[in-house]
Amino acid sequence: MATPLRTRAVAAASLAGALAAVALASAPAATAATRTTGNPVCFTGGDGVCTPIGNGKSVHLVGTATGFAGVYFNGKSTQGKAPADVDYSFDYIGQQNGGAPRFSIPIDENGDGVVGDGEGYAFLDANGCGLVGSGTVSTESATCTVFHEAAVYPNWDAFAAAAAAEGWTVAKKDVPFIISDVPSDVVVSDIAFVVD
Ligand SMILES: [Ca+2]
Repeated sequence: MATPLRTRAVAAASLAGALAAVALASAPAATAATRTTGNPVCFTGGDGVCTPIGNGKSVHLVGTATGFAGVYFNGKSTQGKAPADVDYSFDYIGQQNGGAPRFSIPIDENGDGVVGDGEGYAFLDANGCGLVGSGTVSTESATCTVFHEAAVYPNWDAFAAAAAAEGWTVAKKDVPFIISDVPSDVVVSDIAFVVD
């Protein structure tokens, strides 16, 4: 993953983190897993555009050369968990590009709860899943590539195994999010943040 994308992701994460302090959403228990419910919350920078559509559970994300658009949830269900114990997925349709749209998942390597110096986000994006124009970006896919720092993993399970060996977790204090931060135009739906 190119450095500019990571820099933007971190900036967006800081924004999302600040906004996330505003409210918490309750997450009703499911039978086997806890799925974050409620509507995703838009964030943007520059001339990026995020527009809730339908019942608000889907969003239209327009990324540009000078702006980003994304969403996060007002819940902390997956934060602080081992990567093997969580799943993330969304469906999309539209014009993807580069690493957009993608999940940006904060990974804490030293247990201080945040993504600090020398740490990074795990990324899963439409192109990295081999998708063209529509499909599902998911940690449950065997073919969604995960990018983390300089390493590339064939899928989330492989990343989760590495994380378990290293003691890494999803950061407790930073927010996982979906973002488009290069020229792209997609509708994202069926967003799920799940604790197994
Ligand atoms: Ca850390």
